[in-house]
Parts: sequence; C-alpha cells; structure tokens
Amino acid sequence: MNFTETLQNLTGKPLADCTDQELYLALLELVRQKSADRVQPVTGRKLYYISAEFLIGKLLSNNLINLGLYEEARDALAAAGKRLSDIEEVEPEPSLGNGGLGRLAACFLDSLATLGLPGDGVGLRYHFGLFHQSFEDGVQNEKPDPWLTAHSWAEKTDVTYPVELAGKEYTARLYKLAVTGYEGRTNTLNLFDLDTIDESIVHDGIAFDKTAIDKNLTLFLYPDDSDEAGRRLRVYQQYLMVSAGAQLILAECAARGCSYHDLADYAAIQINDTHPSMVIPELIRLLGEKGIEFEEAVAIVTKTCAYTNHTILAEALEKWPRAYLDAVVPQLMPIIEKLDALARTRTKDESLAIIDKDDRVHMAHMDIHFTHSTNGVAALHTEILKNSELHGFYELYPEKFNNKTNGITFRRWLLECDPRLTAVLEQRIGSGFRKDATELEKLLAFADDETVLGELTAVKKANKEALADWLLRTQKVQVNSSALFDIQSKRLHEYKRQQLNLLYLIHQYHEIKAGHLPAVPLVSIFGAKAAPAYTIAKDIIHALLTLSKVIAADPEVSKWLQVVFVENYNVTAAEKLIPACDLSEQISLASKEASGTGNMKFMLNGALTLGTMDGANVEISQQVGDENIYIFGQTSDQVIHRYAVGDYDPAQWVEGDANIRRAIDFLTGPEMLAAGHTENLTRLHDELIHKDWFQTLPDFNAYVVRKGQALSDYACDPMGWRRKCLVNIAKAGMFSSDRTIAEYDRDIWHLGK
Ligand code: GLG
Repeated sequence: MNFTETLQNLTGKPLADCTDQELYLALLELVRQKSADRVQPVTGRKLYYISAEFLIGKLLSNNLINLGLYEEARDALAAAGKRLSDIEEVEPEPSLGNGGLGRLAACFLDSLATLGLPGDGVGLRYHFGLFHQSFEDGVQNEKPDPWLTAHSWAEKTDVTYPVELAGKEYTARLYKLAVTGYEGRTNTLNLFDLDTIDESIVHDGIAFDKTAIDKNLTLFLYPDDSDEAGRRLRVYQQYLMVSAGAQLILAECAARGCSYHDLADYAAIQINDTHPSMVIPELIRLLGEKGIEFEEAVAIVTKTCAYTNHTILAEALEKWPRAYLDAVVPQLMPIIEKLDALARTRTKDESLAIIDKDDRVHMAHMDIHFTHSTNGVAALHTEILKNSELHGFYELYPEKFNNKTNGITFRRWLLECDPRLTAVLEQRIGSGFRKDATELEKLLAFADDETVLGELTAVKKANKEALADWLLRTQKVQVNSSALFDIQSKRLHEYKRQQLNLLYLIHQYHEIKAGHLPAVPLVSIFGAKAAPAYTIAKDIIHALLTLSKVIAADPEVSKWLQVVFVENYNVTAAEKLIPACDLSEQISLASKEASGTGNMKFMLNGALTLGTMDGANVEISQQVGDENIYIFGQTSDQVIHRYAVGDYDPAQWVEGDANIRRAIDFLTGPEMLAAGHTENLTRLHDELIHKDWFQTLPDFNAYVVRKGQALSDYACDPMGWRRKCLVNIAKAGMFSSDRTIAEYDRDIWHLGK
C-alpha cells in the first residue's frame, strides 16, 4: 500500500474529502504505528531523565521527520490540495515547560532516541501546562492553556502507583508518550497524573483552590508560589513525580532481572535541577521496604543518580522549610535527617549541610552529597560552580564535578523550523549534517562564494516575509520585512535584561527624534512570559508594550523603529521567529545565564549574536571568532567583583550619564504616562534607579555602541554580514544535543552496558 492509500484507509475516505482535523488524527495514528515498530528491547543500563518540565512543543511534524515520513506526507497532502502546515495548526501545543530547562529535556529525549540509547523521561501530565498569555490594556493576562484533547499523544495506561501525600493515599496513573528518534529507536516519556483532577475548579484566569490536592495537583506547571499554599503545592507535585517515578523505575528494573542490590547496573537517573531531588530519599525509602539497609541503599542511590545544576540564582535553588516536608512527606523526613547526619560526618562546614540552622532543607546540597555527578550546563557556568557558588562542595568532591555544555536538536531547530535553509545546505554540502552536525563545517568552503551568500540572503528574506505574514494574521501587526529583525525571545527575567533592550529602544527613539537616524530601520521583536507573581517582570512587559504604542503613534520615529511583543510566546512561536532573525539578543548579566539555548538556535538559523560574555555565548564566540559575533559589556569576573564589593549604586550612573538619565526619565515622562499605567511605569523606574540588581546601567553605553555597530555592518556591508551568518551556521555543529548526550553517556550514564 502506498502512503496515500494508507492515509485514506485511516480516514476512511479520499484525502481531498477530509477535514484538517480528520487528517491530523490519521497522521497521529500513522505515527503511533510506525513509532511502535521502532521500540527496541532494553539491555544493560537505561536512563531515566526526571524533570518537572518537558517542553516538547507540537509533535506531529517532528515525529514525521524522525520517522522519515515528512516528505511523503507533505506530498500526498499537496496532491489532494491540502497543506501540512494547516494540519499542524490543528494540533494544540503541550506547554509542559517554562523555558530552556524544559526545552533542553525535550531536546535530550530526541537525541537519546536518535543515538539509539535507551532513555526515558519521567514527569507530570499537567492539564494546562504553563499559562496562556494575552495582553489586555498593555498588561499580561494569564489564562489556562489546554492541550489535552480527546486524542492526544500521551496514552493512558492501566499502570498505577500509590503515592502517600500528607498521610493520605493517592493513585498516580501513568501516561506514555512515544519519543521518536531520527532514524533511531523509540523511547518513552512517562507522565503521571491523578484521575481525580477537576479542571472546572479554575476560575478568574488561573486561580484555584490550592488546598484541594486531589482536584488540583497536576492542573498547572509551577502554580503561583507567592503564598504558602502555593509553595506546599509544589512540594506535593514534586513528590507525586518522584514517588511514582521511583516505583516505575524499580518495577521496570525488577522485570528485567534486577535484584535491587544491583540497581545501578540497570538504571541511571538524571535529576534535572532540584525539582526532582526528593527521588533520592524516596528511593532509599523504597529500597528499605525491599529489605535493603540504609547504608547500602545510600550507596546504591549515589551510584545510580546524577544531578544537573541549571542556575546560580538563589531563588531557583530550592530550600524547603522543614515544616512543609514534615507536613507533606513525613515518611521522607527521617531519611533526610539521616542523610543530613551522614553528610555532617563528611564535612564540618555548616554551609554544606542539608538541613540548615533555620530548618530549611537544601535540595541541591542533598543532590551533591548523594549522587555521583554534578554538572553545569556550559563551560563558564561549571567554572563558576566550582570556583564560587559551590566551591565548598568542589573541594569536598572534586571528582563529581563536570561540564556538559547544552545543545539543541537540529531536527526541530533546523530541519523542521527552517526547511528553506535546510534545502540550501543540502544542495551545497549534502545531507550528512542531519546525523552528524559537525558536517555543517563544510559550508565554510563557500564563505566567499557570492552565489551561496545570495542564497542565504534569499532564505532569510523569505523567512522574514513568512514571519511578517504570521504576525499580521495572528496579531494584526504589520512589520516592514526589509528592516533588520532584532529578536529577544526567552523567559522574562531581570537577569536576562529585557530592560536593557528597553532602555536602548528609548534611546533610539530620542536619537531619531533628534535627527540622528540609524543605519537601517529596526524591528525589535520580543517574546516572553513573566511568572504570574513576578511584579517587575510584568512591569517590563508593560513598559515595552507602552513604548511600542508611543512609537507607533509617532510617524517620524515609526519609519525607523518598531517594537513588537509576540503574545503567548511558546515553542510554536519560536519556530516562526528564529528562522527570521537577523540579530539575536543574548544580553544577560555576565555570570547569570547558565547557558542559554536560544542563542544556539538563532546561530544555527543564521542570525548573529549581540551578547555578553555569559553562558554558552562564550563558547559560541570561541567557535565563530570575535569578528563574527557582537560582544559587549562587563565580564563575569567584573560582575562577581562588583557584587562582592557591594557598592553598586545605580543612582550614580543615572546622575553621571545624560543618556542613561534621558532614557530612564522617559519611563515616567508625559509620553509614556499618557499611553500606559503610572503605577507600573513608576515602579520600574524606581527599581532601576534604586536597585538595578542585575547591573543594567553599567552595560548600557557599551550595548548602545555595539548594537549601532551591528546595524551599520548590516546596512553598509550586506555581503560581509551574510558571510558572518554563514560562519555561524557552519560552526553551530558543536551545539547539537547529540553531542551533549554523547558526552553525558560517555562520562555519566554508560547506557546499554
Ligand atoms: C536554565 C537556565 C538556562 C539554561 C537552561 C538549560 O536559566 O541558562 O540554558 O536552564 O540548562 N531555567 C533555565 O531555563
């Protein structure tokens, strides 16, 4: 049977007569069948990647590509007058993640399956994932973001595990989602849920009764934690995930002949940030139930588990008040106490303890003491962990520390999101890069070939036009696609410094008004969600939306400058934005962005980076060379020094610099106040003048100068610009998650052995 017939069989009628919904369901079924064919038996060690987030994005096209069905599906549909892109729109995006950490987990699952490694994910089946963002009256509004339709990729199973929360037993049900690899095997993403969840308790946006655990437990990823009930709910969620996950792991290993004493020969468990840290005491507890003594259980768990640190921001290194754990997981507290006592026999340093003198339980400390590996996610980040943030631990366990620079899957972030670029690359260097990303280097041979540079320019132009169409269709915004597209899309956080970009845009506004025109018109695009309780982040969104209005209303300025804020930024939006970008904004305060992975996606799609020497920007700059990246600002050493001295006073910078003063004062000037809300704008203004914790002002002038340089290079030397883009694409190979996963396997997991 040929492809069209198979599809017709599944829909029961000729393709041309089917609705997009029917075709979507048929393709979903086809993918299911084909991915089932690629399930392989597991021998030796299997990985369990436990993570609160798996930001998988839409799966249809990705699965079609990985299963080698994409071209056939596209052509069969086209022959029936249908477009695959229309069918993709039927699929809701599962927003089971917040940012890079969750997207990384999704890229890792793709690479594991592609490399033929046995490795499954373990997480939660949130009903709404992260919230759906809209802008109303210039303010972020949050609503539930449903993705669970009658037919979803995650299939319900009969497997359940009992989980005890606050002394009451709940039943965790397993859902399985097939993870296909590119020409590889099929693995599984295991997601747990309760049957009793009640979506109807959500009201007024994303509010709900935080104490009705049986109804709310898996409603949302990261429920609002600004009150105690919200924080406790996070502990409930985490324990549901790790207890059900640990039971699944033990059951699977036992089924393969594991005696539990030899668990480490069957399982490798990767703890993704601190959210799953309770898997350590939970496994020790469960092994105890199987008759294994505490000391042996500790040794087994240490050998089985490894921990990844994704940030040095204190707010993300979870420290739970002991009272929460006493209330929610009383069965774990005696074990955590014993672990704390054991850790104290290894070091006298109080700052390395698990339970501190204020009775807070440091999850990362438990991870480092009782796993065999702690890794950072980019070279600079790992050095900072070793030399400052976790220095005491590094002295105690130098052998545990290692670096695994993040990566991205090229199947989604090149083949799927940028078919035009993929086609040009294949024509010039063959298709070897699909499996071996370092083959992209072959493109360097064309660095001075004007035909190839012209092809890359044409690809970018077409992608920008496609983005312009999409913005018009979905947001009713018209953009000038011959302008330079400058994009900052990532979580909204002060350390990522969207506010620095904001100040730059205000500066440009004044420059244009003063007749100092830029080298090229600029379209500045943002995509970002702010955590619902993060007030200043929401104020930054408001300021950008307000500025966008002020500029749009001013014909003198709007010819040269436009600010666009994409609503509900998610993976689907990222796939539209990234291929269309000219200049990628990676402007975090040096030392604060552990790695960044958006930076890699933009580079791979032929954008140039404007960035600080932070996270993986450092490695990107090493790959491409100084002349192919726009670096500015303080170094991480300077930043760390400034924090250590503790005398940073933003008011002095405001006083001493007329440009900074003009930009900051504009926030609460008449134009902005007329278009926006006084409360939000004043709060942001005051925050920048009195606190500016992420040192925006010291980097302001360097940023303005460097960005001006980028704009003028783009305008005055188009071939030179395109050559730089080519080098970026050619040098992106090292940022394939296939490389990252191969390193994890080589150094930490040893899968299948
Ligand atoms: C974190 C960090 C990012 C990092 C990502 C994946 O903030 O810098 O790239 O994890 O390791 N919470 C995150 O997104």
